[in-house]
Amino acid sequence: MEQLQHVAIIMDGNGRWAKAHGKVRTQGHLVGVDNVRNIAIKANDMNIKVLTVYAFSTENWKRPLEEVDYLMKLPALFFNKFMKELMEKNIKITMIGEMEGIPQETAKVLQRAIDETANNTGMILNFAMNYGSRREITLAAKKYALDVLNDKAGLDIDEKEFGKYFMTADFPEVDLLIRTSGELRLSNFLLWQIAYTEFMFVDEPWPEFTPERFEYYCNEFLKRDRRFGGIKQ
Ligand code: V0D
Repeated sequence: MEQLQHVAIIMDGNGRWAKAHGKVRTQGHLVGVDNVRNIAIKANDMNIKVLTVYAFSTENWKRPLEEVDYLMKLPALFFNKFMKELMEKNIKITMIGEMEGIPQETAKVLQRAIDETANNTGMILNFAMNYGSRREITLAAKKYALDVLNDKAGLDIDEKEFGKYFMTADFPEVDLLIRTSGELRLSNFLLWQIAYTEFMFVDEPWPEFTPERFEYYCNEFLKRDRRFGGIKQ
């Protein structure tokens, strides 16, 4: 593996970081937003093709209402602050997850960012929003079933074909998955996509995960020997 095509990140530890610094959780989220920009700019500079970040899961709706309300304002804040720079850097914004269920004001902001950057040809900054992997797999199965019913697909489907029913269909394979803040869980993220992905579980909470650390972990990944079940020449 010579170049990283696709890196995915579970951005954990904002609340814990805030508490450790005598701040409230939302202040941790606020610092976390700036860090999405910092890591995205670094990934773009490193010529990574796709950066997928887990912003909001289908499980996150269970958080206190005030926190959910606050989180739903962060996309607007992110784009107000950084859209100009994203455009200058030719970065394209995409989304996986379901728009349905996202508050209308937030959904509008997301759709606008997707539309405004649709013709950009640089790095793809892909936000997982209202995303859950089991939900994605279930939706893929439903879409396939419908295609079979409508004679648009046969029953002799293979993995490559079934992969086209996923929200990540247009993206290269996930090379590297990073989770910050020391937890060793996948939390319903990209379960289908991580069959050959290398994992890095790092101790830094998201607000302290610097572009330098990001580059360091990516370089560590590039040193690893990836065999894909075969024998490397
Ligand atoms: C808080 C750490 C950027 C994770 C990062 C809706 C928790 C900061 C966005 C964002 C969040 C999402 C979509 C988009 C543009 C920006 C974001 C949420 C939380 C939850 F199109 N940061 N960020 N969204 N945090």
